[in-house]
Amino acid sequence: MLIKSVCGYCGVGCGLEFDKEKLIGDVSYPINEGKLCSKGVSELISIQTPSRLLRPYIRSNINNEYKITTWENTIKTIAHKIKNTSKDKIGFYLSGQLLTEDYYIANKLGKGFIGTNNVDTNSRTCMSSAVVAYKKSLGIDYVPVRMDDVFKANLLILIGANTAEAHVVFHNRIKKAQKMGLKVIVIDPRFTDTAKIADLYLPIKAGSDIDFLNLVSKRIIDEDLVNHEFVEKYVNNFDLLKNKFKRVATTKMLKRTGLSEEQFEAFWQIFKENENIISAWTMGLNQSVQGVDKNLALINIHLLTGKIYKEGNGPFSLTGQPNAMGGREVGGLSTMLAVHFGFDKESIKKVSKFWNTNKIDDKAGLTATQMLEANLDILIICHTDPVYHLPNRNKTEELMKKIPLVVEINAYENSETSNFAHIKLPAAPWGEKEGTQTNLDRTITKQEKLTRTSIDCKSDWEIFQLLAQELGYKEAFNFSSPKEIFEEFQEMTKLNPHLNIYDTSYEKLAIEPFIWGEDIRKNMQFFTKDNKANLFFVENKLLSEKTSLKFPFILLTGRTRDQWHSGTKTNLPRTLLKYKELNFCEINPINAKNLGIQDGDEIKVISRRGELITKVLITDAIKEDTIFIPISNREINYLTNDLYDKESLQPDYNHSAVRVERV
Ligand SMILES: Nc1nc2c(c(=O)[nH]1)N[C@H]1C(S)=C(S)[C@@H](COP(=O)(O)OP(=O)(O)OC[C@H]3O[C@@H](n4cnc5c(=O)[nH]c(N)nc54)[C@H](O)[C@@H]3O)O[C@H]1N2
Ligand SMILES: Nc1nc2c(c(=O)[nH]1)N[C@H]1C(S)=C(S)[C@@H](COP(=O)(O)OP(=O)(O)OC[C@H]3O[C@@H](n4cnc5c(=O)[nH]c(N)nc54)[C@H](O)[C@@H]3O)O[C@H]1N2
Ligand code: SF4
Ligand SMILES: [Mo]
Repeated sequence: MLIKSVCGYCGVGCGLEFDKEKLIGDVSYPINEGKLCSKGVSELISIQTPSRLLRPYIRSNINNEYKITTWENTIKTIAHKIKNTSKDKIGFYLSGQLLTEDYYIANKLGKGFIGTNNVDTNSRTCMSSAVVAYKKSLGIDYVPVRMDDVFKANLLILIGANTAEAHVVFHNRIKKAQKMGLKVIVIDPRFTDTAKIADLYLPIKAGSDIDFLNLVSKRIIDEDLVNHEFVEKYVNNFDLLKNKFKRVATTKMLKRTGLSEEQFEAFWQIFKENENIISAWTMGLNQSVQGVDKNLALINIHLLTGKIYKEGNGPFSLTGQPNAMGGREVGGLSTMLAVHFGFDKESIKKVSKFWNTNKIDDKAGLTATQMLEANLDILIICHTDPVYHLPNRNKTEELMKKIPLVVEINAYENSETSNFAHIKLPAAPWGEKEGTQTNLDRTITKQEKLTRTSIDCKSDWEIFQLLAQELGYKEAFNFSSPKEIFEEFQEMTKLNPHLNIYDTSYEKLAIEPFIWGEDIRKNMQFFTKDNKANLFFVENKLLSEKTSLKFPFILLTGRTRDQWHSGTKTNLPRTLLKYKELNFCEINPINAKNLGIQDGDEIKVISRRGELITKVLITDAIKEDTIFIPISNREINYLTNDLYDKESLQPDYNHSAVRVERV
């Protein structure tokens, strides 16, 4: 029998079909129309690898060996610790790769019943800058564009996004739209595979996006391309922005971008000539010490021109993980409570009543990027690998060692975090469980169970429920299936009706995806106090780490097409999955010559915080001021710095100063 499901890797959320032997793309699925990338096709291979975590393990000290134990023992140990710890010393470190039902249960347990808002997620390192910016400008965490809008747009600006490697099937759709007339501009310090399809490529200097975007906004105002009718009706702060722009030093701004006047004019011509414009971005904007400001500078352009809430237009944050959006909906960030509510009295009252609890705290919790520095007594990590992914790894490791109880819930045994955990719990991975997820354009899709769950593994929601029951919350955690959880979550979204997730059903989702929030853009709704969108004047404050004679290069980090982050699911022996060479560092030919190094040579890359050894890949794709190492190199974050955006607390991963030495 044919089973339809969806891919669990990236935010595109492709539909696939399983016929007992292999996976193929679902041609009837609206998102991907049958196309899959190498990761989607190989989902099944990943469940069959020998590196699966199949039993619960425990050890009293991280210097000891793990011993196999029982579920009962581990859950009792964790519950005992929680009961004897002040709630502010407990942290839940979740993931944008969890299913909505898993997320919902963990959030309900942490915020609703244990009473700690220290429930955050790796999405903090991923799209929290976009969340904050959308809320500041639109008044709501809402992605106002759909992937299919590229077929209605005339121009797509990709800034700090490498869709060719990170959103592969969407990238193919972009190429299809190009054949129908779409123009594409790519703005990235690196000549990426995405840049290869661009009509115009702008090699912007890393970290200077605010300067560039401000120059565009200023030009819109100076040449009066402002959509005055739209601004009058829907937008705040226009005069303020206009006045501020009168005083900015444009020559200096352009110089900081590293672009020539000709390059900027070439951009401006294309921008001016095109009616329907989408600007899409990912980590090049979000992972920055001014990630929120970069987002705001971009959204300004769309608000000034009224190019938002119309088909083929808008500021489009491309979420990376399969369910980072679902996490936002249930409230998986420590800075929100649930169903897009914050910690105001009214929201707490509504949520308390719904969950029938009186434990909810009224202050925001620790973010994922703050948890390790907070002297926690217990940290429960689920479906993510913070030791691998947080910046400044030497510091991360030291902090991790100090936490008395680290629990890791993972489906694989070889994460970096497992070296620092006391308890490891085996989760059922993709294919062995079911549930829902929301992709990058608000489309809710359903993953199906395709094969039996390995004997001792459990779905993530079941693990949190076991813990909740052991803590005594049996009545509130009495679910027998993901369907029941989804239905409770749906009921809860009625408290905040713009989240019209109640308009679908679990059964319907098995047949077709559902898109929430389409009325918001149809009705031109903004959710600020006065229901108008906000413009913000932001400036490049040059806060990133500076290069110096000792550390002359900026390190860029990013994805490769066939690998998924730390690679527990994708970095398998060559016989199983094809991939390109992973251990490389892109270096410009001129730098290579100066350093006296050749292709394939071993080099040491050193920052103020740490170092790693890798191999040289000489290429023109990278400019002289930067080098690039893919994040499939698990040691990447020994180099990166832990500067954070002050509002989103997202790391400045892409702008660390490094030097290169021959080994
Ligand atoms: N194959 C694969 N796909 C994935 C993932 C994966 O691990 N593997 N992960 C998923 C996840 S979680 C995410 S978040 C997305 C990420 O998706 P992307 O952000 O598209 O992926 P990155 O490779 O991080 O690309 C970031 C780009 O930003 C550029 N950049 C760096 N600094 C700057 C800057 O200051 N300004 C500008 N304009 N650009 C800059 C980099 O050169 C790089 O090309 O990918 C998702 N898809
Ligand atoms: N330098 C640098 N650092 C970065 C980034 C960067 O661009 N540059 N990007 C950041 C971003 S955007 C992200 S999203 C993060 C990603 O960083 P992580 O989230 O740490 O990376 P993953 O390897 O995807 O980790 C997912 C973990 O979940 C486990 N797992 C798989 N299936 C299941 C399951 O069903 N249940 C459970 N419980 N576990 C499972 C996997 O084995 C793996 O250990 O990295 C961040 N760090
Ligand atoms: S593009 Fe993303 S969702 Fe689609 S098959 Fe590839 S990894 Fe899976
Ligand atoms: Mo991400």
